[in-house]
Amino acid sequence: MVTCTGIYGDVNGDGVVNITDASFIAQYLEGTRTFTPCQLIAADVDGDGIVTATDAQYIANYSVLKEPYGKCGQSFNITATCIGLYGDVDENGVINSTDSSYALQYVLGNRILTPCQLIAADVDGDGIVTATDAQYIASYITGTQPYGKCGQILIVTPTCTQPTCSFVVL
Ligand SMILES: [Ca+2]
Ligand SMILES: [Ca+2]
Ligand SMILES: [Ca+2]
Repeated sequence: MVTCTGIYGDVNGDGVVNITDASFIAQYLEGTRTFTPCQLIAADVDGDGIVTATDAQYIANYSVLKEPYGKCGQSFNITATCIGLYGDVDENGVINSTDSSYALQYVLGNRILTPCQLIAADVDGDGIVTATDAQYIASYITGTQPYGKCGQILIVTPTCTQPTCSFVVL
């Protein structure tokens, strides 16, 4: 189980939502910074399940009290079975060729994945991990559709009602 507490928008966890947090998201999107699972939750202030430039814009809006700013400033306390990113199979915060390899190795019977890793690997959302998922992850790295749920925030809770956590841990 993973528990994340904090304030939406406070990506760096210093207790304040300000432009520094927006710059953290910009660095994340550039690929020069990785986020922990709890930082992913704090960063998705518009609540669409993915961290984008819109979230950074909302934080910038909030810091000067301009609408819209989504969930910025609200506190959260989330306990989940798994928190991560779809496509980040090795759970290091980055989606790269290692993740695609992990999925393929699993398909070939050469690697064991944890339940959370299996969920992260099932990026086409059909409930099983196949070579298609490995292909989707490889496509995401080059920005080529289709890549399914790659890059979306993964939250699985025992009593989950959000769309992002419909997957059942087997
Ligand atoms: Ca902050
Ligand atoms: Ca978002
Ligand atoms: Ca799949």
